[in-house]
Amino acid sequence: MRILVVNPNTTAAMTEKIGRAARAVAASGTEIIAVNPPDGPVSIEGYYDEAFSVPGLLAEIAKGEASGVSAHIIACFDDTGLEAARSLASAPVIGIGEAAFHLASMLGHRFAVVTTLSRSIAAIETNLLKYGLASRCAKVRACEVPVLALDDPASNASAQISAEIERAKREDNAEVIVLGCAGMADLAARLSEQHSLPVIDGVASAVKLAEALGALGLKTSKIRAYAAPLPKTYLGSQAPFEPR
Ligand code: 5HY
Repeated sequence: MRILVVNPNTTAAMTEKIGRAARAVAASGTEIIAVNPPDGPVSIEGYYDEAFSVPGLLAEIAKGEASGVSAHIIACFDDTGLEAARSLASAPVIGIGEAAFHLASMLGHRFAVVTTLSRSIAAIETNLLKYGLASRCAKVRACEVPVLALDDPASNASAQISAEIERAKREDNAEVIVLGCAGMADLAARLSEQHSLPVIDGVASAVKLAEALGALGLKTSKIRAYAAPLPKTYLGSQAPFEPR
């Protein structure tokens, strides 16, 4: 099976890290195609960045559809553009946030999320409500490390994430931790060992769920919510996105 993994930001090094994390857990028969759009924000930190990442994301999803992938993964923890992508695609579309929340909810009574900046917390809390899992999340926390600083050894990112995990265990009674950024994908195993509790990475979670859906031959329902977009004119620079 072939799974498309789209990093909606435009930082190729982060796409490569995401691709490595996906391939590390993919089954032997699964090909991971990791891409990012050429245009858009270098990182997604809040609603404005999110809005401008969606056109590029959808263009990559359209290419994946044309090439017949078995599933799509949106590798941004805010699950940016998830509903639009599901409307566009026939193959299943999985957001790494939603995937991680569901797996975490099967491993403990309450989980906590540790994301990057405080400005990202609202979108994650909104998604938890949308997915019906807000009651299982004790708290969404931020380690105050910018997305692109996750790869900078001088940023002390791992120590800041660790400190937030300890606060979540102590103050939130969290039994499971969800890492709230695709750029944290390489940290889950070590943090789980260090803090003696499950630490969930959304990229790995999404790959295994995508394989499950693909193996079962299950696809997104195209009646009502995620029905194909109605044919209509899109003017100007958005003409290439025109539903036909
Ligand atoms: C992500 N931003 O996973 C989100 C996380 C965040 O560029 N990739 C990004 O901090 O909102």
